[in-house]
Amino acid sequence: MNDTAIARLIAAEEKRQREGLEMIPSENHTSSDVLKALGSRLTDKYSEGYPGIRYYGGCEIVDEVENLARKRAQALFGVSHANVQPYSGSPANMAVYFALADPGDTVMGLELYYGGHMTHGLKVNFSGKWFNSVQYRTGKDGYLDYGAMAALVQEHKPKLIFVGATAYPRVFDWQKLRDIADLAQSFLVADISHIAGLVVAGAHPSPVGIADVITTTTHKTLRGPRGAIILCNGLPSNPLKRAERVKENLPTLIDRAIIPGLQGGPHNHQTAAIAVALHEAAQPAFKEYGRQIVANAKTLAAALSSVGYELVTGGTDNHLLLIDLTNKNIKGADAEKALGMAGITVNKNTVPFDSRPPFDPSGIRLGTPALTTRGMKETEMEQVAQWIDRAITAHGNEKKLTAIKQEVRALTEAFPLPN
Ligand code: DSN
Repeated sequence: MNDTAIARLIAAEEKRQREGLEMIPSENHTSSDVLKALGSRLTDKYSEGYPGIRYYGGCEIVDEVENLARKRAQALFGVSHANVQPYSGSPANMAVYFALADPGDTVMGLELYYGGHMTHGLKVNFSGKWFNSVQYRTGKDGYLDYGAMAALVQEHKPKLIFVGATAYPRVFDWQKLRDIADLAQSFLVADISHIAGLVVAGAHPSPVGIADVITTTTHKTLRGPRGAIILCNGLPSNPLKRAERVKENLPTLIDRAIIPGLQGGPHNHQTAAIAVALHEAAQPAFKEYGRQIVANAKTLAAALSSVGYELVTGGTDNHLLLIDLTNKNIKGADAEKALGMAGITVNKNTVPFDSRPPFDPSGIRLGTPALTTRGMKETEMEQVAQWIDRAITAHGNEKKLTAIKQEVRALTEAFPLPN
């Protein structure tokens, strides 16, 4: 690369990832095939529209790329329609609002500070500003409070309900959520960004056939490039025609929401990389990968609980742990910093009913997808739990944290990044 400044930064980031433990649960390490697709000439091509109906010439090949990505998404998740063009998760969710609701309509989602996402109705987000957003929460025990949700739905009759999370360690009961949505004939939207890889692997129940629309980013447990897909069932899409807002028209409504509703040209290099990731996720080995992510998270949860860490809900069913550090007398931000100095990357996070403010919360959130990609298993998770405990106990002591970082680095040499 001629740009030595950027080349140096790319190499430095690769070294940071290689020599450390990436434990932010929304991150992962992609394969070299995904990286090759991302770095291809496909990035040069404009192709507003959909395969066969583009506003530009020269789209024959990118049409094949997009069709392949769509087919692979449909087959992997078992749906009749996939839109693979969303630039990322937030635009995908924005498209769903655009397709299913009008500004001012009532919508519902899990409050960010209780594990939800900004686009699920946070007041300062478009979803909370342009819509009448009603937010549900978890109960004191950290579990979704399905009874409270049902009462809110009956009271507010939302047009759509987003279900999904960024910091929720338990499974979603999709059928129960469907029944709740049906109380007000609301559209049920499952945002499975965090758990898509687990769903594909059979390590988390699937919302397919239950939720009306499913959105997911492609770069978390699904282990693809940054990007997103929207999945649904219905009549074949006709993006050239307006469609009434009924369930059989979901494919057309979603496609028209992406373009002309929200986006311009799709990122064809990203679409190709998504196709590669979907192919990888369809291999038998991916089922074992999903199972191991959960097994690793459970091992980590048990090991940390045994030395006094308070896990929200008391444990995990999926890829992540949410830890309330109040009893350890350390703020989330300080724990994040100490762990970072020890070569373990996590993020500070609110916990349900946090007594501290969202920008300086009581907890940390950590997960196992990236470590599992590197081949780590239960034995390594026991070791990682010990390092986490030592680093949090040693916070502020640079010498001790540097010593842990050296141990971490030694372990990582046996677990290379994927190639
Ligand atoms: N940034 C994502 C996460 O960390 O969960 C959500 O958008």
